Amino acid sequence: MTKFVDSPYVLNMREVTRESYNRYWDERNGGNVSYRLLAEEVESYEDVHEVKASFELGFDASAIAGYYYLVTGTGRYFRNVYSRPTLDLGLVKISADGQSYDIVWGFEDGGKPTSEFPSHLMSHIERLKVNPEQRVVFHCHPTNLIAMSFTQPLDERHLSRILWKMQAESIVVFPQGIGVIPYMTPGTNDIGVKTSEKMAEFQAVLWPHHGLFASGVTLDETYGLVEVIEKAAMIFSQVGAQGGKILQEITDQELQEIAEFFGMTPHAGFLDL
Ligand code: 2HA
Ligand code: ZN
Repeated sequence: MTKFVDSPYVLNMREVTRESYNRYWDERNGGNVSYRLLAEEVESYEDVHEVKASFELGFDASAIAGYYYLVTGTGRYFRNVYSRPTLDLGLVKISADGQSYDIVWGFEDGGKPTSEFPSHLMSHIERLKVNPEQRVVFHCHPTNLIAMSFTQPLDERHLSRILWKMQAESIVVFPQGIGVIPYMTPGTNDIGVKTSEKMAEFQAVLWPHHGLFASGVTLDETYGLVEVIEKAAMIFSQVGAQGGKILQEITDQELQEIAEFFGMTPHAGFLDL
């Protein structure tokens, strides 16, 4: 039997946190990831069967009772996850009553899940209602997107339209657009509730002046969503740097045609047709 640290799931987490760090999206302890694993994926490993610590959640997670999440640790640095996965990552199992969780692997120096664990789990619960395959929540601090939260109205339609119009790819990757919550204190249950409410409608939610919460079925897909959103925001920044004057654009009609061609339905009311 093999050790969980050698599993493909841990390798995926090591790679994606390193990648995101290298993009400057996770300075210091910025950013966190949670990745749902199925019991049959986890339980064949020899070193995941003992409860090392248990903690109260402080909210009701009975919708995901018994589920496993591989998660980054609170206060831990993405820069370090690659080289010390058994310290900076942990595998937790939500209790049968959904009120607490057990750490069954990792966090070997006494760590705990990310401070944003409430937002992660509440988002998982909401996205699972939309898509039973939902597995990943990824939070990071993408530079150009955060900058837009200072210069642009915090309006979902407005921001989604800018991001869609910066590159032909955007509307195919996030046809529902991007959700936005008001500025709120990170780490709280309150920001978790607001974020998860948006997750019912959007796969990605902007935290103004802070970062992005993205969700998806696989780590690749979820990280790819962050990449595409931030690439659009980066082009928007560059357009500004080149003087900001738009001489020609992707029209709403053209956006609709791209979406149709790829079988996507844009968020109702976000295009002027
Ligand atoms: O984990 O990014 O939002 C540190 C953060 C908090
Ligand atoms: Zn953050």
